[in-house]
Order: sequence, then structure tokens, then C-alpha cells
Amino acid sequence: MAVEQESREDRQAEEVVEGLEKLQVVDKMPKHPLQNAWTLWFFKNDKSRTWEENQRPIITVTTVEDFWSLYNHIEVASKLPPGADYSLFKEGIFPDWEDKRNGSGGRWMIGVDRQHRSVNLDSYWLEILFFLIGEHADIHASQVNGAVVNVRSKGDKLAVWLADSSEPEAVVRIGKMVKERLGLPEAHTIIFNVHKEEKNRPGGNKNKIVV
Ligand code: MGP
Repeated sequence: MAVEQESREDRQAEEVVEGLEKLQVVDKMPKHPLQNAWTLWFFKNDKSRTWEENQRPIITVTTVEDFWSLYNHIEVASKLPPGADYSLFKEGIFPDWEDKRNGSGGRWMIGVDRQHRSVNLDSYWLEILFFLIGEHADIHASQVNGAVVNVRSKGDKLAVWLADSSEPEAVVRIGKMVKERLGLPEAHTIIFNVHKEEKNRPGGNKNKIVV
């Protein structure tokens, strides 16, 4: 039974990858450039590969139109097999703690209950994508390196990755903006994890920032 489920999830993930790889963004009309080029990554949870090998860059978009073409062609996050991720990062940044542009940073984590997956996950992810490509963090936009959605049976997660965790004012300001953007109530706290601390002590985070 578990093997059957695993091979079904494998097939599902492969279909997502094949669809993504076929994706071609072709258009002759004038397009609206984004301030930054953004790369979409897909993580397929293949146990025979390392975590890094499971990260595949799919496509880089540089215009609003290409972003929409991409968004309309791919599976929504809630339909991904468990264990999969999408990441959207500024071009040239690998979506991991080890990339030098992430090295001093951290991530705002937003948990989404499993029972709310169908209602909230896709709309929250789209709001975060807008936050990124629209440079909505304003004066702090250079802090925003990317974002990730983790689809997990135990509970989905969204994260906004920042470049510099030593700037508490900017970190807090961005956390509040993300909360507002998602329409989260005041009582719904979100936590900022510093990458270096998380990497060295998974689950542990001594200097928690919460908004
Ligand atoms: P995850 O995918 O962020 O969360 O990390 P998940 O699957 O919900 O698991 P949990 O540990 O949060 O409960 C899962 C595992 O992937 C981590 O424990 C690391 O082993 C690995 N991993 C995650 N990230 C973000 C990185 C990274 O940036 N670099 C490396 N090398 N491994 C990572």
C-alpha cells in the first residue's frame, strides 16, 4: 500500500516536472519588465538524491506577462504531491541556507493547517509571489531574496527568505507586511528563523523574532 502510494506520488511529481520542463514562454507583444528576474524552483522529494540535487531550477521570468504565463501553466501548490516545494528566488540565488546571499539571512515562516490547504494555501502563495515580484517591501525590497511553499502531510508551510537578519527593524517591518498581505489576524503569530541557527540546531532558535 505504502509502495503503491509512493509510486503514485512519484508519477504525480514526474508529471509536474515534465509539464514544467515543456513550459515555453513565447510572446511577441511588448512586455512589462519586472524590477528583478525571478527563478522558479521545484523540489521533488526523491530519497535517492541529496536535498540539493532535488532542487531543480525550472524557468526565470523577467516580465509580468511571463510571470502570468508561468503561473497559469503550472500546477497550483495545493495539488503538488506531499514532500514537494516551489521556490521563487531572485535569479542567481540558490534556494538554500548555503547560498552566500542567504548566509546572513533568515526566513519568516507561516504555517497553514492541513484542513485549510484547499482554501488558503494557493491564495497565500499567490499573495507572496505578488509581494516578491511587485517589490512590495518598498525600501526593504533588497532584503527579500525569495519565498518557498512546502507541501507537507503534517502541515503546509510558507516562508519569505530575507538577506540580512542583523537588521531587526527591516525584518520586523517585512514580517508585518507579509501578515497584512495575507490578511492574518493579529493573534496569528509568525516566527522568524535565522538560517545559521536553524542549520546548526534544527528546531532551535534562540533569538526569536515574532510578529
Ligand atoms: P524543510 O523542507 O524545510 O521542512 O526541511 P520539512 O520537510 O517540513 O521538515 P522539518 O525538518 O521542518 O520538519 C527538511 C530538511 O531538508 C531539513 O531538516 C534539512 O535536512 C533539509 N533542508 C531544508 N532546507 C531549507 C535546507 C537548506 O537550505 N540546505 C540544506 N542543505 N538542507 C536543507
